[in-house]
Amino acid sequence: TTDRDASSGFDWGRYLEKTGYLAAPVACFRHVPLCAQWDDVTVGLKLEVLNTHTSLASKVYWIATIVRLAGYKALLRYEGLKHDSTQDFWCNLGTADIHPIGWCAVNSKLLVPPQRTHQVTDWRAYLMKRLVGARTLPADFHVKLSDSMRYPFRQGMRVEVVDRSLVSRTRLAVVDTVIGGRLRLLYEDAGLGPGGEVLSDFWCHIWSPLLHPVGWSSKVGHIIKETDKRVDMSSHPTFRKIYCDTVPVLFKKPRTVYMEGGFFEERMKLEAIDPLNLGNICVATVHKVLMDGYLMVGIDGVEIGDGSDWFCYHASSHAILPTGYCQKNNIPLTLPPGYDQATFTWSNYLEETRAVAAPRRLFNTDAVGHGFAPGMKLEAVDLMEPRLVCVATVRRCVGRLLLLHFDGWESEFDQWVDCQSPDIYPVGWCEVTGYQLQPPIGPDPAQGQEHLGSAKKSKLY
Ligand code: MLZ
Repeated sequence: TTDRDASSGFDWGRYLEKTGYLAAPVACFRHVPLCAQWDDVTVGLKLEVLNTHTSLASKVYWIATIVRLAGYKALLRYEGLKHDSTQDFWCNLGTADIHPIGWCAVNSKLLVPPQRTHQVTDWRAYLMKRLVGARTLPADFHVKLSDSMRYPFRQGMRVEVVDRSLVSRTRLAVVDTVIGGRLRLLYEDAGLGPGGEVLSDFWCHIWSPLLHPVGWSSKVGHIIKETDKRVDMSSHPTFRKIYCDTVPVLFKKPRTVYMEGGFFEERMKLEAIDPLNLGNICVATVHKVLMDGYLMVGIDGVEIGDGSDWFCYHASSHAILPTGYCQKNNIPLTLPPGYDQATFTWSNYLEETRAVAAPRRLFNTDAVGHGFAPGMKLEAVDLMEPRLVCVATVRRCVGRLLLLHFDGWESEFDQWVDCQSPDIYPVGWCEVTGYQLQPPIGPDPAQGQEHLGSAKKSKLY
């Protein structure tokens, strides 16, 4: 248990031991390295691993068995230790010096048993017996790993992305950093501080629904902030790069929707995840139907009135739900101010507002077999502060929605996300990609206490 996350000092292994070992399997996350390989990675698998329990000066290896799996993390036991679990150790299968059985022989590396293994007189015979019929890592494990960590985005590419200071519009931004498929984007007219630092940035995954190619806003009819030409960013290294506009082929396309023959219409009511309070599902209205299946949605009763708090959701988004969805699934529906949980009914509300509910068939609520279950640990983006990837737990699974809890934080920070969200990652992902992980804060989670005294979020940042 010495395998600490280098950047934060947080130790997933020890944390999992305290919290019950449950973690979402890598195969649940379609956007992460090795996802497709993970069906072959199971408890019982044997591999060759760098032997760190030896006094030899040169690198030697030994055979170990996976005794537990939690995301990318595997609890390993050296061959020869039989049922002795006291020397089990966690390693990250995405970063550790591990190889399929036979790799040492092919590459002229030495297999040397760790000092404290039981006395075995004939290792060769012992191993022959133990390895017959054993499964090992696929031969192309490392090739697949590095292949899946190449991304088509580069520094200096221009995109359109939601304006974090006014969520109803997009804004032009330039890619500054690409890490693990996540982008740090600098708004083109963000301005520079006294130390040359960019005053406004945004983080999102390359598959984020908030990210678009240049030209998207005018194509679908979305409002885009005009870049303030007076702001000079040219002294920033990222802006000195040759610009290139991103093209649609680099982006994940939302699923096709048919807008003919009955589609969402202005004034239709629905339930929607509040984009600024992702733990709340609210009474909402379609305010505008854009092209290509995009909608501008507002939360009823809290709107400023000028459309500046509308939010763009695609018709296939997990974040919009038919009326009655919350009640049916025992989720508290957030009502407009002045309404009472005890007396609110959709039929009265529709009558009162002289509106109709958006037809149920228009929503993408199909349950998908996703493999997540309550209690599973994972690494998840705090979408209110999307630079942060945090230690989190699945609290509920409803259809394709997951309610995520950030360990150590109050439930006000909980967020509903889609099971295929590109902003959730397996345990150990930060370590694999070199991203900084935010450990749980506050008292020891094993004692079931939550951090108190942090303010409820009401806006992005
Ligand atoms: N500055 C914020 C950070 C919140 C991050 C929570 N992540 C789960 C605050 O302390 O409110």
